[in-house]
Amino acid sequence: MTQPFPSRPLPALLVLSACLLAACGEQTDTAPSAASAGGVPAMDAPLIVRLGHVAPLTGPQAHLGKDNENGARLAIDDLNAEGFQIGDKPARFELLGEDDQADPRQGTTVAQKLADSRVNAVIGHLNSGTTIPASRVYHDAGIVQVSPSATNPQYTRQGYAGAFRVFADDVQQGGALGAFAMKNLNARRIAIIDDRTAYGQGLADEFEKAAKAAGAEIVTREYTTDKATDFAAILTKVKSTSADLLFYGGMDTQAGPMARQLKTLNLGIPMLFGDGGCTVEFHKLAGEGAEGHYCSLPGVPLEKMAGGTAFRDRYKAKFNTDIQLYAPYAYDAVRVVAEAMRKAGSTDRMKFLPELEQINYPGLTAQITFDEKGDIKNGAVTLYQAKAGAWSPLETMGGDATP
Ligand code: ABU
Repeated sequence: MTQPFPSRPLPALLVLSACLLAACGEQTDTAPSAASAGGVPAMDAPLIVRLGHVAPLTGPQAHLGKDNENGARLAIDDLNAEGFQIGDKPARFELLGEDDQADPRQGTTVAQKLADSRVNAVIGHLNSGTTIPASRVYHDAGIVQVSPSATNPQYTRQGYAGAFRVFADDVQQGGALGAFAMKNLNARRIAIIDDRTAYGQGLADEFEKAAKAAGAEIVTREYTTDKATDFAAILTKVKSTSADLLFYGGMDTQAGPMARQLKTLNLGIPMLFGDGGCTVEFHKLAGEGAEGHYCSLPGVPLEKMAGGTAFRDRYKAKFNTDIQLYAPYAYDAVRVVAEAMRKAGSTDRMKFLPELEQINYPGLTAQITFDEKGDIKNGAVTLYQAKAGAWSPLETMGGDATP
């Protein structure tokens, strides 16, 4: 039976003591080889490291889920090709991909499945709305979880020792968006729509706080869902408020059609939204309505990352598609877990967790170190504008952690 992690904050020593007292076993396995007999692995057999990955692989957000999974898979393929060692053994990494359909209930179901199969760690989930309830399952099972895309601050504020995030959260992102709206867009009368998910509503709340603190008036706050595609009624209402900016809290699956309909209805105001809409797919969904709108994305532009353009080219060559959003962060999430295992010389969660807490790793996306909550220290946020079918970087805020 697995042991739950203690809650943060706990000194690493105490974590180890808890493990020793509970006689925790390693979640390890070794591959059978010709030299092994009677279930006893040979000394040269690779150490099998099983990493769960969870994201929506079906439904409207499947393109984003696949993007995360591709990033994790690229890291795993690299580790296996490099002959990565843990302790004195070569390690062989395996990916167990699960589909949570961006649905909180399905999220906890697949989390329990991964907990039951005793994976060594989990990369995921994609959505804050699935990541937060699933994190309770991983915490109770004593499984380390690194999210490459969930930005709701609550995820790392529950005191779960095994929960980590490799980019800025929505307190930072909402603050940056609020400051940008006032300072750069000179917005004074702002309409807000959100999709009522943990991510969309949470980011809209943080944006509203920051915009109000900077002196903006919120002229209306409207709601939709992460399944909606027709925004005519809600946009007509926004038009009647004479807003000078529309902020949207939600994903590209709604931000795209909303931008298209904004143009059709002739609102003539810019849209601003967060990372969930800041994708390649947004341009396809919005069509000509994409031009001129703004979004933010935790982290620095790919071109500014050490090895970012090489990663983009390798990704395209391997998967025959462009990076949508968070693939580089999924890549780094796998790499920091592997590095913590290498430093610990073990895949035992109780041994590599203290190494992960202390990690100082030159990742693809940033120099990765974590604060006491499990969030990256000094994460950056970059603002972009849609120009000629692509996102063009405008400015980066924060980010001492950039490589
Ligand atoms: N961060 C945007 C997409 C994922 C989420 O937080 O729900």
